Amino acid sequence: MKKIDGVIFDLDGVLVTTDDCHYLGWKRMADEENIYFDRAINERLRGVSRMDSLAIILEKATRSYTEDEKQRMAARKNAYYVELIGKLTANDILPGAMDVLNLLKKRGIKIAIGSSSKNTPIILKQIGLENAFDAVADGNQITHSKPNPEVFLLAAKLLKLNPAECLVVEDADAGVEAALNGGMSVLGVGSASKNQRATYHGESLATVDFNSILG
Ligand code: B16
Ligand code: MG
Repeated sequence: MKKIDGVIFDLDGVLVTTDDCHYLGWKRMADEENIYFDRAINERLRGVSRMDSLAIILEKATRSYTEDEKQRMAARKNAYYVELIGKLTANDILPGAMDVLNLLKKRGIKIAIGSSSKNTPIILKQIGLENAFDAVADGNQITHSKPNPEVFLLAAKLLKLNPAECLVVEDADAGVEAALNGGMSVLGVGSASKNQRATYHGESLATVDFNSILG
């Protein structure tokens, strides 16, 4: 087992319950456009960038859209989403997350965020964790979204660690692949808890024994 000196957390679906806000934002936009969209399709959007998510939603569209229309649809969804995340508080931090962050700090292990979301700064502020991490890498700083490892490699670099020294915590299959593509070990939780490609598995942060993973 390799020594882990840093843990990189995905944000949506790992630390905070924003995944439903994404669903509701896309659903409102899709309904307005008469495009079929349901929770099964929404599962495919986990960890995927905003424009790549729209491309998946448009697979069900009955007409094609111009680039300009696509930009405006994505902006509309984001406005609906930002309205919803404006209501987030520390109560929306997922069970077990604070205990894990405190345990890691106590053990001297560095912690970072590795999220595809351009709304990461707003979300961290809403839930009161804007100063909790040693590094934040998010959708504003990258050009390639998960499964490309760019966001996790940036987080490792900001932590001044080698990828092999980092563990990623992810709820998305795209994020599990991104971590592996970056040469990192990965703990799959939530929707990725049964992903056989993940190095470690857990239903949620509340049930994972981090001490046994860290050794
Ligand atoms: P935004 P994560 C991802 O965040 C979400 O899982 C994904 O559903 C979303 O499309 C993506 O962020 C981009 O979000 O529109 O806010 O930039 O899971 O990587 O923390
Ligand atoms: Mg996620």
